[in-house]
Amino acid sequence: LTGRNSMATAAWDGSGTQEDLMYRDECILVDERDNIVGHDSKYASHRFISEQPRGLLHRAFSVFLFSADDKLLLQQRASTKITFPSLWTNTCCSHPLYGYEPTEVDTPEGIADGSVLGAKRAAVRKLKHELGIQPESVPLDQFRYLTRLHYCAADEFAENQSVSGGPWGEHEMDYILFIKPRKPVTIAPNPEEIDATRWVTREELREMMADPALRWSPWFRIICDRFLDKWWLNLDETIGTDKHVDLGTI
Ligand code: DMA
Ligand code: MN
Repeated sequence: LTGRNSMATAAWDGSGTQEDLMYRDECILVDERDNIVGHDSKYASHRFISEQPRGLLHRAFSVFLFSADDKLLLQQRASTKITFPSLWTNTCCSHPLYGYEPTEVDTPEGIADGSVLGAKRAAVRKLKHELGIQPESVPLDQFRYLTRLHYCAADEFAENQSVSGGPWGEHEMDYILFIKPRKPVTIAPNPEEIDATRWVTREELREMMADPALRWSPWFRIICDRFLDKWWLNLDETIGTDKHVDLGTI
Protein backbone atom coordinates (compact mmCIF):
# COMPACT_ATOMS: atom_id res chain seq x y z
CA LEU A 1 0.00 0.00 0.00
CA THR A 2 1.20 3.45 -0.78
CA GLY A 3 0.20 6.88 0.43
CA ARG A 4 -0.57 8.23 3.82
CA ASN A 5 -3.61 6.13 4.49
CA SER A 6 -2.11 3.26 6.40
CA MET A 7 -5.55 1.98 7.42
CA ALA A 8 -6.29 1.05 3.83
CA THR A 9 -8.13 -2.17 4.49
CA ALA A 10 -9.89 -1.14 7.69
CA ALA A 11 -13.46 0.13 7.67
CA TRP A 12 -13.91 3.88 7.40
CA ASP A 13 -13.76 5.61 10.77
CA GLY A 14 -16.21 8.47 11.10
CA SER A 15 -15.34 9.12 14.73
CA GLY A 16 -13.65 12.21 16.11
CA THR A 17 -13.98 15.86 15.18
CA GLN A 18 -14.58 17.51 11.82
CA GLU A 19 -10.91 18.48 11.93
CA ASP A 20 -9.90 14.82 12.40
CA LEU A 21 -11.89 13.91 9.29
CA MET A 22 -10.17 16.72 7.35
CA TYR A 23 -6.84 15.00 7.95
CA ARG A 24 -7.96 11.36 7.85
CA ASP A 25 -10.13 11.31 4.72
CA GLU A 26 -8.08 10.95 1.55
CA CYS A 27 -9.73 12.47 -1.54
CA ILE A 28 -9.22 11.15 -5.07
CA LEU A 29 -7.55 13.84 -7.22
CA VAL A 30 -8.49 14.04 -10.90
CA ASP A 31 -7.88 16.17 -13.99
CA GLU A 32 -10.61 17.99 -15.89
CA ARG A 33 -11.41 14.80 -17.83
CA ASP A 34 -11.82 12.91 -14.53
CA ASN A 35 -8.62 10.89 -14.97
CA ILE A 36 -7.10 10.03 -11.60
CA VAL A 37 -3.88 11.95 -10.92
CA GLY A 38 -3.32 11.09 -7.24
CA HIS A 39 -4.79 11.49 -3.80
CA ASP A 40 -4.48 13.92 -0.92
CA SER A 41 -6.15 14.75 2.38
CA LYS A 42 -9.53 16.43 2.50
CA TYR A 43 -7.69 19.26 4.30
CA ALA A 44 -5.19 19.83 1.48
CA SER A 45 -7.81 19.35 -1.24
CA HIS A 46 -10.14 22.06 0.08
CA ARG A 47 -7.66 24.85 0.89
CA PHE A 48 -8.07 27.86 -1.38
CA ILE A 49 -4.70 29.53 -0.78
CA SER A 50 -2.30 31.42 -3.03
CA GLU A 51 -0.35 28.26 -3.96
CA GLN A 52 -3.60 26.59 -5.08
CA PRO A 53 -6.32 29.26 -5.43
CA ARG A 54 -8.85 26.68 -6.65
CA GLY A 55 -7.85 23.92 -4.24
CA LEU A 56 -7.20 20.46 -5.71
CA LEU A 57 -9.81 19.07 -8.10
CA HIS A 58 -11.21 15.87 -6.55
CA ARG A 59 -14.11 13.44 -6.90
CA ALA A 60 -17.30 13.97 -4.92
CA PHE A 61 -20.88 12.80 -4.97
CA SER A 62 -24.25 14.46 -4.36
CA VAL A 63 -27.19 12.26 -3.31
CA PHE A 64 -30.79 13.32 -3.89
CA LEU A 65 -33.03 11.00 -1.86
CA PHE A 66 -36.80 11.02 -2.44
CA SER A 67 -39.79 9.67 -0.51
CA ALA A 68 -42.43 7.39 -2.02
CA ASP A 69 -44.51 10.53 -2.73
CA ASP A 70 -41.60 12.23 -4.52
CA LYS A 71 -40.53 14.60 -1.76
CA LEU A 72 -36.84 15.47 -1.68
CA LEU A 73 -34.94 15.24 1.60
CA LEU A 74 -32.92 18.42 2.25
CA GLN A 75 -30.39 19.02 4.96
CA GLN A 76 -28.95 22.10 6.61
CA ARG A 77 -25.24 21.56 7.14
CA ALA A 78 -24.14 21.78 10.77
CA SER A 79 -22.86 25.16 11.94
CA THR A 80 -19.72 23.30 13.03
CA LYS A 81 -18.81 22.00 9.53
CA ILE A 82 -15.46 23.48 8.51
CA THR A 83 -16.53 24.07 4.91
CA PHE A 84 -19.84 25.72 3.98
CA PRO A 85 -21.37 25.63 7.50
CA SER A 86 -25.11 26.23 8.01
CA LEU A 87 -26.05 26.13 4.33
CA TRP A 88 -29.12 24.26 3.09
CA THR A 89 -28.41 21.63 0.45
CA ASN A 90 -29.40 18.28 -1.08
CA THR A 91 -29.76 15.09 1.01
CA CYS A 92 -26.08 14.16 1.39
CA CYS A 93 -22.73 15.06 -0.16
CA SER A 94 -19.22 13.88 0.42
CA HIS A 95 -16.27 12.25 -1.32
CA PRO A 96 -15.46 8.73 -2.46
CA LEU A 97 -12.20 8.04 -0.64
CA TYR A 98 -8.88 6.55 -1.54
CA GLY A 99 -7.67 3.57 0.45
CA TYR A 100 -10.66 1.40 1.36
CA GLU A 101 -11.81 -2.08 0.43
CA PRO A 102 -14.23 -2.62 -1.26
CA THR A 103 -12.90 0.29 -3.23
CA GLU A 104 -14.59 3.67 -3.62
CA VAL A 105 -12.28 4.50 -6.54
CA ASP A 106 -14.24 4.20 -9.80
CA THR A 107 -12.45 2.92 -12.90
CA PRO A 108 -12.89 4.32 -16.43
CA GLU A 109 -14.96 1.19 -17.23
CA GLY A 110 -17.27 1.67 -14.24
CA ILE A 111 -17.77 5.29 -15.26
CA ALA A 112 -18.33 4.49 -18.93
CA ASP A 113 -21.07 1.97 -18.15
CA GLY A 114 -22.65 4.18 -15.47
CA SER A 115 -22.29 1.66 -12.64
CA VAL A 116 -19.96 3.91 -10.53
CA LEU A 117 -19.97 1.46 -7.61
CA GLY A 118 -17.26 3.45 -5.85
CA ALA A 119 -19.34 6.61 -5.68
CA LYS A 120 -22.41 4.57 -4.67
CA ARG A 121 -20.52 2.79 -1.86
CA ALA A 122 -19.36 6.16 -0.57
CA ALA A 123 -22.96 7.39 -0.75
CA VAL A 124 -24.23 4.45 1.33
CA ARG A 125 -21.44 5.05 3.87
CA LYS A 126 -22.27 8.73 4.29
CA LEU A 127 -26.07 8.30 4.28
CA LYS A 128 -25.49 6.18 7.38
CA HIS A 129 -22.99 8.58 8.95
CA GLU A 130 -24.90 11.81 8.31
CA LEU A 131 -28.52 10.67 8.40
CA GLY A 132 -28.48 7.33 10.19
CA ILE A 133 -29.97 5.62 7.13
CA GLN A 134 -29.38 1.87 7.27
CA PRO A 135 -27.39 0.52 4.31
CA GLU A 136 -30.03 -2.20 3.77
CA SER A 137 -32.59 0.48 2.93
CA VAL A 138 -30.39 2.09 0.24
CA PRO A 139 -29.02 -0.84 -1.80
CA LEU A 140 -26.41 0.03 -4.42
CA ASP A 141 -28.69 -1.11 -7.25
CA GLN A 142 -31.41 1.37 -6.30
CA PHE A 143 -29.22 4.41 -7.04
CA ARG A 144 -29.37 6.04 -10.45
CA TYR A 145 -26.14 7.79 -11.49
CA LEU A 146 -27.13 10.67 -13.78
CA THR A 147 -24.03 12.64 -14.71
CA ARG A 148 -20.84 14.32 -13.54
CA LEU A 149 -20.57 18.02 -12.84
CA HIS A 150 -17.28 19.90 -12.65
CA TYR A 151 -17.55 23.03 -10.54
CA CYS A 152 -15.48 25.29 -8.32
CA ALA A 153 -16.76 27.54 -5.53
CA ALA A 154 -15.01 29.43 -2.78
CA ASP A 155 -16.60 29.37 0.66
CA GLU A 156 -17.80 32.94 0.95
CA PHE A 157 -18.55 32.51 4.63
CA ALA A 158 -14.96 31.80 5.53
CA GLU A 159 -15.23 33.88 8.69
CA ASN A 160 -17.24 31.04 10.22
CA GLN A 161 -14.37 28.63 10.04
CA SER A 162 -13.31 27.09 13.28
CA VAL A 163 -9.96 25.74 12.20
CA SER A 164 -6.90 27.50 10.81
CA GLY A 165 -5.76 26.59 7.33
CA GLY A 166 -8.53 28.22 5.33
CA PRO A 167 -9.88 29.94 3.36
CA TRP A 168 -11.73 26.96 2.01
CA GLY A 169 -13.67 26.01 -1.07
CA GLU A 170 -14.86 23.18 -3.26
CA HIS A 171 -13.37 22.16 -6.60
CA GLU A 172 -15.03 18.95 -7.57
CA MET A 173 -15.96 16.36 -10.10
CA ASP A 174 -19.38 15.73 -8.58
CA TYR A 175 -21.23 12.47 -9.36
CA ILE A 176 -24.97 13.04 -9.09
CA LEU A 177 -26.92 10.11 -7.62
CA PHE A 178 -30.72 9.89 -7.31
CA ILE A 179 -32.51 7.33 -5.17
CA LYS A 180 -36.11 6.67 -4.21
CA PRO A 181 -35.78 3.77 -1.79
CA ARG A 182 -38.40 1.06 -2.30
CA LYS A 183 -38.90 0.77 1.46
CA PRO A 184 -39.45 3.90 3.57
CA VAL A 185 -36.28 5.10 5.28
CA THR A 186 -35.97 6.17 8.89
CA ILE A 187 -33.63 9.07 9.48
CA ALA A 188 -31.62 9.92 12.59
CA PRO A 189 -29.51 12.98 11.68
CA ASN A 190 -26.02 13.20 13.16
CA PRO A 191 -25.65 16.59 14.92
CA GLU A 192 -21.95 16.71 14.03
CA GLU A 193 -22.98 16.90 10.38
CA ILE A 194 -26.53 18.25 10.20
CA ASP A 195 -28.48 21.01 11.98
CA ALA A 196 -31.88 20.41 10.34
CA THR A 197 -33.66 18.31 7.72
CA ARG A 198 -36.82 18.79 5.70
CA TRP A 199 -38.79 16.77 3.12
CA VAL A 200 -40.04 19.10 0.37
CA THR A 201 -42.17 19.10 -2.76
CA ARG A 202 -40.98 21.12 -5.77
CA GLU A 203 -43.31 23.92 -4.71
CA GLU A 204 -42.05 23.90 -1.12
CA LEU A 205 -38.45 24.01 -2.33
CA ARG A 206 -39.27 27.03 -4.49
CA GLU A 207 -40.77 28.77 -1.46
CA MET A 208 -37.77 27.94 0.71
CA MET A 209 -35.36 29.23 -1.91
CA ALA A 210 -37.26 32.52 -2.05
CA ASP A 211 -36.76 32.99 1.71
CA PRO A 212 -33.91 35.49 2.14
CA ALA A 213 -33.13 34.11 5.60
CA LEU A 214 -31.94 30.77 4.18
CA ARG A 215 -28.59 30.24 2.47
CA TRP A 216 -27.90 27.48 -0.07
CA SER A 217 -24.81 25.57 -1.11
CA PRO A 218 -23.30 26.63 -4.43
CA TRP A 219 -23.40 23.08 -5.84
CA PHE A 220 -27.08 22.69 -4.99
CA ARG A 221 -27.83 26.00 -6.72
CA ILE A 222 -25.99 24.86 -9.85
CA ILE A 223 -27.83 21.52 -9.92
CA CYS A 224 -31.18 23.30 -9.35
CA ASP A 225 -30.54 25.77 -12.16
CA ARG A 226 -29.31 23.21 -14.66
CA PHE A 227 -31.09 19.95 -14.00
CA LEU A 228 -33.33 19.50 -11.02
CA ASP A 229 -36.76 20.34 -12.42
CA LYS A 230 -36.43 18.17 -15.49
CA TRP A 231 -35.21 15.23 -13.42
CA TRP A 232 -37.72 15.64 -10.58
CA LEU A 233 -40.76 16.11 -12.84
CA ASN A 234 -40.43 12.59 -14.24
CA LEU A 235 -38.84 11.04 -11.22
CA ASP A 236 -39.78 7.42 -11.86
CA GLU A 237 -38.47 7.66 -15.41
CA THR A 238 -35.32 9.45 -14.20
CA ILE A 239 -34.58 6.77 -11.62
CA GLY A 240 -36.04 3.72 -13.36
CA THR A 241 -34.58 4.18 -16.85
CA ASP A 242 -31.42 5.54 -18.43
CA LYS A 243 -33.32 8.23 -20.34
CA HIS A 244 -31.78 11.14 -18.39
CA VAL A 245 -28.35 9.59 -17.92
CA ASP A 246 -25.46 11.46 -19.52
CA LEU A 247 -22.25 9.46 -19.19
CA GLY A 248 -20.17 11.49 -21.64
CA THR A 249 -20.58 15.16 -20.80
CA ILE A 250 -18.64 16.68 -17.92
C1 DMA B 1 -18.49 17.49 -0.15
O1 DMA B 1 -19.46 17.43 0.81
C2 DMA B 1 -19.12 17.13 -1.46
C3 DMA B 1 -19.83 17.98 -2.19
C4 DMA B 1 -20.54 17.54 -3.39
C5 DMA B 1 -19.91 19.39 -1.83
P1 DMA B 1 -19.19 17.66 2.37
O2 DMA B 1 -18.40 18.88 2.60
O3 DMA B 1 -20.52 17.58 3.03
O4 DMA B 1 -18.34 16.39 2.75
P2 DMA B 1 -18.11 15.78 4.18
O5 DMA B 1 -19.47 15.46 4.75
O6 DMA B 1 -17.28 14.56 3.95
O7 DMA B 1 -17.45 16.82 4.99
MN1 MN C 1 -14.93 18.42 -1.74
